[in-house]
This record gives sequence, C-alpha cells and structure tokens, in this order.
Amino acid sequence: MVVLLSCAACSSAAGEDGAAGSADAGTTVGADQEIPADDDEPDADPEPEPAGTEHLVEIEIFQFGVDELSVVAGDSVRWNNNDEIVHTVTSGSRTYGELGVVTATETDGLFDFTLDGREPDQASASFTFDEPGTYSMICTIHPGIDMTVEVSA
Ligand SMILES: [Cu+2]
Repeated sequence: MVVLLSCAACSSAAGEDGAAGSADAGTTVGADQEIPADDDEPDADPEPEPAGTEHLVEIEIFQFGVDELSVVAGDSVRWNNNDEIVHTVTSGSRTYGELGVVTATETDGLFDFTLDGREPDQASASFTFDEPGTYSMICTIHPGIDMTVEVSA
C-alpha cells in the first residue's frame, strides 16, 4: 500500500518528467500526444503587448502602411515618411463624396506633424495615445492618405 501511494504521488507531482510521461503514454496514448500541444499554445502565443509599446506606420507611395491600427492606451504610434516629399500626419478626418471627391476636411488640433521624407531628422514623429477611443488622421496635403487608430483600455 505504501509503495503504491508513493508511486501515485510521484507521477502526479512530476508532470514534466520522462517517467511520468511514459506512464501517461501507457494509459492514454492519444490524450498524451494532445496535452503537450495544448501546453505549447499559450507559450507560442505572445502575451498582449505591454502598454507603452511603439507601433510603426510607414508612409510610402502616398499611403499609410495600414488603414487601421489597434493599440492599447499608453501606446505610441510612430509615422515614418519614406516618400521624398512632405506629408503631414494630422489629427483629423476627411469625408469623401461621389467619385472620391473630398467634401469635407476636419482637423481637431490633437497633433499635426509635418514630415519631410528628404530630411532624415524630419521624416518621423510619434504620438502617445493615452485615452481610449477612435482616432483618425490624415495627410492634409494629399487626399486619400487617411488612417484610423483604435485605442483600447
Ligand atoms: Cu501627403
């Protein structure tokens, strides 16, 4: 009796040992193969990025690299202008009518960066989104350069 009890305690406590693994394989082969896979998944999936992460958006060929970006409050977004002209990254939005004609442009003054892609030290800027919400931004010079940042708590 004592020997059996100590064996049971040993195999249940040492879940990652080879001895315990072979004991499991003897009883349920199929389940034994699935359990390591399930254990690997949480390790393979990265944890949500901690607040304060900087997300990069490349401006290239008259487009933001992404139309929408999801970040966490406290994260920042950095825009890099890779075009050899000036773009702005301005907090605001456009309304488009028929045939893509701009019918309204609104800016809200939250930020307004002028990025000159010809000047390495003037081609990049970042903004930290501290409050949850939906933010939109445009290049005020070039219609069609628009994007949205979703900031979650
Ligand atoms: Cu532009």
